[in-house]
Amino acid sequence: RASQRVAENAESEDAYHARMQWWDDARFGLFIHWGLYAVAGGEWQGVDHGKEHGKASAEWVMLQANLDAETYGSALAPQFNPVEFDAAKWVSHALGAGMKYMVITAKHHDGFSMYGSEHTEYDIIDATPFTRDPIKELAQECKKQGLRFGVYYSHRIDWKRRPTTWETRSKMPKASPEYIDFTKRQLTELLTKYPEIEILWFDLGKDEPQNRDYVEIVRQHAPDCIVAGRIGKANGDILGDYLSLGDRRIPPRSLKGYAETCMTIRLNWGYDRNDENWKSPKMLLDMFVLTAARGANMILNVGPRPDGEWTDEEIHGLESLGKWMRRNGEAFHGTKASPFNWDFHWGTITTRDNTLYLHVMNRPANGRIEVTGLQSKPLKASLVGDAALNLWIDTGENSFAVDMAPVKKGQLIDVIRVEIEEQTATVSPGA
Ligand code: H79
Repeated sequence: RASQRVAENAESEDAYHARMQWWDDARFGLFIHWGLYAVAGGEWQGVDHGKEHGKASAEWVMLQANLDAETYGSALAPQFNPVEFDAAKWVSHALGAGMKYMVITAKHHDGFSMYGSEHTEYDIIDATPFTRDPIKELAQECKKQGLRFGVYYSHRIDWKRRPTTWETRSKMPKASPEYIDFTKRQLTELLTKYPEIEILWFDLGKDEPQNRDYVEIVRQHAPDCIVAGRIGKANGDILGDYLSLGDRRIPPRSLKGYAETCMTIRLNWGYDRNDENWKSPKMLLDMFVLTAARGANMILNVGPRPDGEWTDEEIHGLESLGKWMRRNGEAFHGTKASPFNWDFHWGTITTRDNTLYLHVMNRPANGRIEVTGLQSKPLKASLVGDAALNLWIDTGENSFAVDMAPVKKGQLIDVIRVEIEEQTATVSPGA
C-alpha cells in the first residue's frame, strides 16, 4: 500500500508498514471527546447552541457563545468533578464492543489540558476540584487490559492561546513562537509522561512549517507512535501516517493508503444534553462494514458526561455492536478492501487471501446473494460463526450466487465466507 507520509522520512517502507500493522488489522477503535464542555452539555445560560446554530456544537460552545477563555474556564472548571470516572469501566466498554484502540482528547480547541501538565495551570489537576489525571489512568488501564491507547491533540486551534471568535473562526491569527514552543513542550510531555501513547491524533492542521517539527517530536520520543493525517502539511508535503477522512465520512471508494473514518454515535462529539440523534446499532454496523469494505478503520465516538459516566445509549449501543463483533471478527480484523469499488443491493465485501466475506446488510427475501463481475470461481460457502453450515453456490460466467435460505434470522448482519480459486481483477462496473 502506498503511504501517506512524506518521502524524506528516514524510515524504510518496510518499517513503516510494520509499524502500521496492528492498526491496519484493528479496523475498529473508540474515540472519546471529554473536556470542560461536558459540563455545559451544549448549553450556555439556557441557550441550546446546537439548536441555535442548527449544528452539533457541544465541544464548540465556547466559541458559539462567544466566550473568552477566562469566562469559559472560570465558569466550568470549578464544576468539573467526574467522581464516577472509572478507567477500568471505560476500557471494558471498548473491549466489549470489539474495539482494539482508543483515542481520547488530551487538549481540544478550548485549550484545556485533560491531563496534569507542567506547562500550564489551565489543566484538570490545577483548575478543577478533580485531583486525578484521566489520561494517566486510561493509559495504564489500557495497558493492563490490552487496548491500544492514543490521544487527540488540537495543535492548531487553541482558543485560549490563539484567540478567535465565532465570526472570525476561519481566520486564525498566525501562531506565535510562544504558542509553537508551548505545543512542542506539551507534545514532548505527553509522549514522555505517558509512554503508552501509540497514536497522536492531531486535528484540523493546515500547511504550517511547525507541523513538521511536531511530527519530529513524535518520532524522537515514540518511534512506533502513529501520527494521524490531520496533522496537516509542511511546505506542501503531506505529513502523517494515514489519511483521516473528514468528520463522519465513509470512504466512497478504496483508498491507496491507510485510512480512518471518525464517526459519532449521535450527532455531537462532546456530551450534549439535548442531542437525541442516536444512531441505531444496525446503522452503526452498516457504516462500519462499508468502511471496512474500503480497507479503512472506523473510530466511533462517545462523549461521556461531566460526572464521568457514559450515557445508557452509549453503553448499550456498544454492547450490541460487541455481540456482532465477537461472532464476526474474522470478517474484518486483518482483512483487506473489497475487490470491488462498489457495493451491492444486499451489502458489501471484505477479503482475506482467497476468502471473500459477504456482509449481508439487507437480506433478500429469496435468500439469493449475487456477486457479479468477479473473474474467479467460488469453491465453498459457509456462515461465519457457524462453519458447519455449508451453503449452496450457483456458479455462472464471472458471477455466482449463494443461497442463504438455511441461515437463521437474528443477526444484524449475516456474514458469508466464500472461498474462491484466486483473487483476481473485477470486471468493469457496467459489465
Ligand atoms: O473534534 C471534533 C470536532 O470538534 C472537530 N473535529 C472532530 C473530530 C472539528 N472542529 N472543526 N471541525 C471539526 C470542522 C468545522 C466545523 C464547523 Fe461547526 C462547522 C465549525 C462551525 C460550523 C461543528 C458545527 C462545529 C460547530 C458547529
